[in-house]
Amino acid sequence: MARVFSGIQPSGGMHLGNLLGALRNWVAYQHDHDAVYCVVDLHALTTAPDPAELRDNTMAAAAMLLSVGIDSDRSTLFVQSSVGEHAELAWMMECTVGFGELRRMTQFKDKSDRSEFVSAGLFTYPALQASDILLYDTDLVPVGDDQRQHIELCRDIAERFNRRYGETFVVPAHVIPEAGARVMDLQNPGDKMSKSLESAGTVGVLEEPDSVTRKFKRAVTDSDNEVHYNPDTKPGVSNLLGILASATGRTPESVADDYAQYGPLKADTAEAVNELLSPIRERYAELSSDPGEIARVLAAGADKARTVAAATLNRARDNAGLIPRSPA
Ligand code: AQP
Repeated sequence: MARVFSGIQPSGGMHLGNLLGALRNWVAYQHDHDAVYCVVDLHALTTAPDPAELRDNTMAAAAMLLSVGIDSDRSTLFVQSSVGEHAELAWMMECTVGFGELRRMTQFKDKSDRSEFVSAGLFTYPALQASDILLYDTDLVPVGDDQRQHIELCRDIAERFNRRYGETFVVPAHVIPEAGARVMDLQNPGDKMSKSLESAGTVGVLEEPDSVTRKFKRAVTDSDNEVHYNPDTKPGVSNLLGILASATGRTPESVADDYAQYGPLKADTAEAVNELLSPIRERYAELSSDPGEIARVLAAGADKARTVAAATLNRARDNAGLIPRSPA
């Protein structure tokens, strides 16, 4: 069975972009793939979060993954920092990736422009991400469009390491959904919806239905009052079409044919989103009352993940010329 790996940062409340761009596909893959999913708390450290908040967000992210439908009997679910191999292989990845390659990452440019303090970790983030992926001999990485550049760099790193030291890593491919790959902020449709922007245009997965409806009603569109799909010239309307298409399993172009005015498009998009979110909210409320069960799932997942990660790390260490570790 082909292996799928993906991760999500515990950097705050999950939003519609995370759900449509990534998590829904994660759920789908677990039925016919060997699926490994991870809450990447080491990545969240790049922006120095408050420790208590990071702990809470990590557990909340795990609860959210279970609520959207990740089944711990089918998938391996764990927290990145519980498997020490991620940090160790990340160093080898940093020694394999070029400074110039990291400098070209657009996400680093965006995030560093918005930050007062820019950590070295924010810059080398794609090396840690490559470690996450390569440790599991991953074939496919389901992600939103914003991660395309990072996964392409991960492939380059794997190929370079393999050329330098002999076959060590599986070279993975990304899978990006056709609709929902880039959910934009409802107030600033030129920016992607993001946890850290704290915008009134972000729709949280746990948000109350009335609030979701209000946000769609107030979504920024344009003044030509024509419904058609063109993200470049009509970013606001195209975002609504993309969201409705993704929520209903259609294409944005075919959804556009059903509408002549913005009002009904906004109302139907809000309704479809609320339908998608309401069972997730209910499951989340149930699960959050049992933190012991979430901790148990994560511990079992980490044990399973560690077995695979340790074997890959040993192969990488050996091929790169590091001497075997003395037995503990
Ligand atoms: N707006 C989006 N549209 C589609 N997919 C998205 N993803 C994130 N935003 C959108 C996908 O969600 C997965 C998890 O992302 P992440 O939280 O690990 O990191 P991120 O891409 O940096 O997400 P955010 O919300 O923007 O978080 P912050 O603000 O903390 O940086 C990924 O597969 C991503 O593609």
